[in-house]
Amino acid sequence: MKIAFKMKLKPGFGEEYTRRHNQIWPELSALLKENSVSDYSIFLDEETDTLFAVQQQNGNSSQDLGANEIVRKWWAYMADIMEVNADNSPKSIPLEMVFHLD
Ligand code: RM4
Repeated sequence: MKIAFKMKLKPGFGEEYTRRHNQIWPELSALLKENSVSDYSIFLDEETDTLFAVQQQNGNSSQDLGANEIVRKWWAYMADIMEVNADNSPKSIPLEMVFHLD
């Protein structure tokens, strides 16, 4: 199932966010795929520093995987440039699909 959610970047960190994701940890990529997360893209609206994530998932979204140590380490790594919760998970707001064309 395709889902989307938004997250918030701290102002001015677009390049750094991209740099870190271009070097995403192989073990994180593997974990996402093992949990049926695929076709996963994140877009940045530089005007509002809003990150829009879209992904295929089958039960668990990428944001439901906080029980995994690798995800917790990644969230802690990213926490300095994102708006996060007390546990370092990114503040994520689900978005409603209002149109889809196969
Ligand atoms: C994002 C955020 C998400 C993670 C992706 C890979 O910045 O941390 O939770 O799934 O990176």
